[in-house]
Amino acid sequence: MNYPIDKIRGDFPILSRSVNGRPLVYFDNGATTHTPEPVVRAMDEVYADYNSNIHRGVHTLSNICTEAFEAAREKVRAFINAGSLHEVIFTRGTTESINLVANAFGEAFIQEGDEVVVSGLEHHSNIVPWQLLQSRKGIVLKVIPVMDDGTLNMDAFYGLLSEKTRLVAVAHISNVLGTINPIQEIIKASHERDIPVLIDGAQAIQHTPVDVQALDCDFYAFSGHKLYGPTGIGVLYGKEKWLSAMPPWQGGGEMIQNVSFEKTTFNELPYKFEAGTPDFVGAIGLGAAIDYVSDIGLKHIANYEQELFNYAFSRLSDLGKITFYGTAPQRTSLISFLLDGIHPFDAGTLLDKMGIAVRTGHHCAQPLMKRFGIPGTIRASFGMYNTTHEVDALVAGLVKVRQLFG
Ligand code: C6P
Repeated sequence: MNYPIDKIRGDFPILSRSVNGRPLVYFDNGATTHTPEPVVRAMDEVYADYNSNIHRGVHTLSNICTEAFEAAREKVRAFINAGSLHEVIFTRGTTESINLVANAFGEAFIQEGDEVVVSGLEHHSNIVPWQLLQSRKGIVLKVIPVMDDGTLNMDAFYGLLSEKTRLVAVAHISNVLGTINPIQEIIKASHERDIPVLIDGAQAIQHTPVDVQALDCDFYAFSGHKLYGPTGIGVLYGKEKWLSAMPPWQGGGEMIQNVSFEKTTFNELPYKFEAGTPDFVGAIGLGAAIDYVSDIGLKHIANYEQELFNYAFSRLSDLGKITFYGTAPQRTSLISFLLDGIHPFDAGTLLDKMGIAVRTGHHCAQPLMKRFGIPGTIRASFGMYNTTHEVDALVAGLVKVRQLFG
């Protein structure tokens, strides 16, 4: 089957706009992806047809909305192959999902002097929540070193696991280097020592099929807005055995069974972790995004993106005087680089004048920048709708940048 690129691009109205008088070339999908019309329509329909708070009303609209919200949860469950709906918690995004684990799992299972292992390529979202736990509880944070090619030093990883390790928390795919981390190996090695594993899937969920049961991860976090869905909605998958043993994180409506001033009891999973009115419109939008991606087929998308990645890497290499950050054999979806002698911010600003959107800077991974001794990179990150023609526009843009600054 041919990849239906024209049909896909037609579904994303924003792709046909111009920026600074030039056709938009959007290579900032690692930051957020665009939203196809069926997803926008699904959310419009909520507001136009059945908007009502969920799980509360006996009235018709509330019931319709509740059913749509819970149907979205089932779509997420099937998409990641979670064993049960109890294991799918709606959050505001990856960041909130990881904070939930740091707070609730941290409260129940991590004590002073215990260790949490993260890696040196993590996004701040998978560093700072553990540092906050460190300052609350006096835990110890251990860091898996990153090799020059952007892979994790797995020998060092094995050495970091100890009797005090309570959790390993690593990214599935690096948002800076594109490295696909060997999470299966990490999970297996951790489980052999009875250590649970959290996977930050923010950069993976849109690029590769994820089966949480096959992976056997204990937690998996991702955001809707990087999966062609809306902002403000995300997911925490957690194994029921952990979630049921964890205390609630936030308190309020929805998460309770019974409240009195003497004693409050909590709702069953997953509601125990969904305090307050959830972003039900966002969840329904995320469900529509999952339908959209599943109709094309994530494997199909992954193959297309890998070809685009290979093409882009080869074209950028031909430019010469370019340094790539992240050259691991297993990598995908984005390319980070610097042009010799040109500050990434200058390059990004000039590319923007040509209608080309890339991200420049530290990409919320400052420890990784320090590791490579650089202030930031230029990052081109790909989505299912990008084309080789757009890669050519980027390369031509970089040639102009060099003419102006070189
Ligand atoms: N990275 C980027 O341009 P939120 O903001 O919660 O949706 O996702 C946070 C996050 C967590 N982990 C990884 C690996 C990520 O890449 C991100 C978001 C964006 O790289 C914005 S900084």
